[in-house]
Parts: sequence; C-alpha cells; structure tokens
Amino acid sequence: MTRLARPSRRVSLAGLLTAALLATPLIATTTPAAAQPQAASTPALIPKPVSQQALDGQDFTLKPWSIVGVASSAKESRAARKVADQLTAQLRRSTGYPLPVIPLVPGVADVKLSTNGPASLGAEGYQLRVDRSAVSVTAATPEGLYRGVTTLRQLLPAKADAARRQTGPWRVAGTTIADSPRYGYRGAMLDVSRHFFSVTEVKRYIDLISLYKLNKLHLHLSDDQGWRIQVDSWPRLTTYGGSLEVNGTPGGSYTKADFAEIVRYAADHYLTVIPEIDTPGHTNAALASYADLNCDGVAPPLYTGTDVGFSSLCVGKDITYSFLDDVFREVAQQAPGDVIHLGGDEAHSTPHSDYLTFVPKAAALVTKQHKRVMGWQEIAETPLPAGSIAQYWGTDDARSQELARKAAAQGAQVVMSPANRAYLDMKYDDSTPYGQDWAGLVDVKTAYDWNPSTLVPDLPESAVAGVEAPIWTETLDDLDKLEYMAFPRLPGVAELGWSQASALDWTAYKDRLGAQGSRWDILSVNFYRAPEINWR
Ligand code: TNX
Repeated sequence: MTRLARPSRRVSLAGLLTAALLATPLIATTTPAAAQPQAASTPALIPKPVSQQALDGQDFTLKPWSIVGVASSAKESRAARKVADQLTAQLRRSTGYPLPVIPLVPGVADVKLSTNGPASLGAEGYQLRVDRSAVSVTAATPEGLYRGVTTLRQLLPAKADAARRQTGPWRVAGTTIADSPRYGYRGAMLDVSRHFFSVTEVKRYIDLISLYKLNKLHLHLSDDQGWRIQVDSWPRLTTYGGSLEVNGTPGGSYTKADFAEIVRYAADHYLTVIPEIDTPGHTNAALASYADLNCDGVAPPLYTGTDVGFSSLCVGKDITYSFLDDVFREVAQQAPGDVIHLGGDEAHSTPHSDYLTFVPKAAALVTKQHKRVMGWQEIAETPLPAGSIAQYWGTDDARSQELARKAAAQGAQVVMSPANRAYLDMKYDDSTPYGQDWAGLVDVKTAYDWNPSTLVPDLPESAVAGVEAPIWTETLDDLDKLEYMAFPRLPGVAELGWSQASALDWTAYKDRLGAQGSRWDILSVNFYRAPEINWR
C-alpha cells in the first residue's frame, strides 16, 4: 500500500499545467494538427464535448492496483456509488483488475468520481480531467457523473468495453474536458408494435443508445399491428391485441413486471421511458380486442400488414374515454417519467372535426394523471395543455413546419424528428436491404448535417426541446436489423442533441465516427459500414 502515498508536488504541478493552458489558449488551439502529430490515443468523442484540451505527456494508465473513489452528499451516495459500480463492473470484466470502490480520500484514489461539483455544471454537466496521477470526473448530480463516466468509457481503449479479459495497457490520454448538453431532450424511439422486441432486446438497445448520452427512450407501445403493454382493466389488449406482429408472426407484450424491468434498466442508464399509446388512429389492435370501442360495434380482424391510416377510435362514444382513462392511468403507474405520448399522427380515418374534439379530451386524461402531454406534430391543430410537447416529423414540407410553429405559438415545446433526416428506418441508399424510403434516402451525412434549432423557419429557438431518432419496425424484425439501421446514424442525431451548434462539422464528425467502429466491433454491433466513413 506504500504506493498510495503520492507526492503533493504532483497536485501543484497539475495546477500549474492548467494555469499554463489557460494562459496560452491561442497557442494551444491554433497549432496546426500537421505540425504537432496527434498521439494514436487521441480520443475521438461522440458527442463532441463543449471544450476539450489535451494535456500532453500526461497520459494516465489504469493499473492492477488502481482504486476508484466516490464523493457525494449523503442523499446522492447510493446513486453515485451505482455509477461507480457500473463503470468498475465493466472494467473488471475487460481488465481483470479488482478496482475496489471506496469513499473518496483525496490523494488515494486513481479514479475520482464526485457529485460534489458546483451547481453551475447543471444537472447533466461534468468536468473531466485525466493526468498522470489520476482521472477525475466531477459533476453536480449523479446524472452528470453518469454522463462524465460515459465520456471516460470513450477515452479508454475500445477493448475496455469487451466482455472478456483483454491485455492492457489501459492508457487514457491526458485531457481536460468541460461539458454539458445543448438540449434537455435527446431521445430514441423504438417501435415495438410492428415487430415486438423482448425485454432483453430492449436492454441491448438501451446499452447502445446510452453510449451517446441520450436521455429519453420513447417506446411506441401500441399500433394497428399490436398492443404491447399490459393493462389489467382491459386484458384482451395484450392477450389478443398483442398476439401477432407484421407478417403474422407471433407478437408479444410486456407484463407489468417486464415493463418495470425496462423502466429500471433505462433509469440505470439515465434514460427516462416515454410510453406512447397511439390514438385516435393506429388503433386496430385495440379495436380488434374490444368490439365496443368501434362505432359500429363490430371488431375488425387483427392486422398484420403495413398500411397506415385506416383505423380510428370512435370519437363520439363515451366508452372511448373510459377506455383511455383506464389505459393512461395504468400506463402512468408503470412509467415514472413526467410525459405520456398520445400519438395523434396520421389519423386519416378520423374526420377532422372529430380529431379536433378528440385530442383535447385525450390530453385531459393524460394531465389527469399528472403527466405532460406529448404527441406527434398534428396535435398542434388543437389547444394543448400547458407543458405539452409536439414531435415534428416533417420532411421540410410547409404544412409540418406550420404545425411546429402552431405548437410553439401556444407555448408547447417541439422535439425534432424530421423523417428525412432522423428516421432510422429510412434506407441509407437504394441498396439498403430493409427499411423504407417514403421520406427519402438518409445517408450518414444527411442524418447529421442539420441544426435542430433552425430547421423550421421562424420557429423560436426557445421552443425547441431537442431531438429524437425514431426507428419504426415494419421491415425490421430482429435486433441485427435494428442495429444496422441505427448505427452509424444514431450517434449523429445524439451529437446534434448534445453538442453546441458551433461544434457541428461533418468533416470532423466523420473522422470521429470512424473511430467508433472498433468499439462496435468489440460490442458486436451489427453496424452498417457506410463506405464514406474511414472505419478503424
Ligand atoms: C410514419 S411518422 C409513421 C409511422 C410509420 C412510419 C414509417 C409517424 C408519426 N408515423 O406510423 O411507421 O412512418 O416510416
């Protein structure tokens, strides 16, 4: 244990180095890369942090005797400790080192994790410093610490993410990083209705999206082809309405225990689950399960095709609202986040005047559960409760843009999911083996090269809550296909959500993206090796 005694000189040396860096920002930032060859370990982070400076000659190496120290308030100690445990659990697998976690004692720990940073860092912000003596991640909350540890994972060699023991060295290039997100809403949506995905598969998707600092997991839980969440007061929704999926293969649904497991796993990855019950269209699975929900009292058959816009709840019937009251109550109980998504898209079989009647009534049933209303952009046609969120899915068309402005004009926030950029189910090019192309072909550059705050003309920047990358699964029936469509595009949308507008640059991003390839190989991600990216 003698190695624990560190010369205090090192601390002041580190302080001097920081001071020197701060005093010479022009030299530090304008030296041409060519004149100063970058070390092989130069970290390529996605999303790009707000600021990052190299500390040359200050590489840190994780050693078999390294110790992880955690500092936090008593109130946050469990959550902070959990972040440390997640990091060390993975690093123990790949390095084989014991990596004990202890309460932080200054000068003892090699990896220092603290939630005692200043509140000015914000809930998700963090500072990270790597020098010869230690790695420190400092945040004001456990969530900020988690984001910082996510960065640390990317700073480590890719093989640190391996499931089995690898050989070192476990070197991290010296650096200082200060970071916080541009937007509070950074989501991914998974359609588990068209094709059902098991709890294990959803967890894998969570593992992958959380690497890029997303904080919302929107689950599209009901549609024409299947109802996927248990509602005790309407059991046939899942027993019958969830029995199939597209092409007639067996579907499935989440029991309350299953859903709780997803919510917990998402929360452990600092992702809030946003449950979507799509209404009044996209409801064939419910209409098939309960004849009384239909205007004519006749239940349609289950549907396993891929058309949209043919089903509608019966807006004039009282049972429609007692049904939704029960559904939103039980869904609210299962999803602790503050938002419920009520769909509202493509209600082509709902007369327009009915749509205008329906949405405010459905929205009131959501707010009755003390949840904020989220819905696809069409809901902006109707008056929305305070705190609502409209999800833009336009393709630069005037009508969608108008809906986004209408949402903002009534005080709602807008989440940007432009179908011709952020839809991960669009084909990359015309040789992509699955996916759709109704919104166009979306190559890696197209998915990245846009600005969420200026996409819709005359939409106030303050109305933009963030971004979301949806993946619809009409043509995607397994995890390999999901991964192929999401990677490498999803990290680009994640960067749009996190990084400052001034940091967005396709040429530089493309290079950082190429460096993710080795990590995805280690994680066995079935990513599309887009030919325009230099994978390594
Ligand atoms: C449109 S965009 C839909 C979904 C489909 C998707 C396929 C939107 C809100 N609805 O019902 O699955 O296109 O790309």
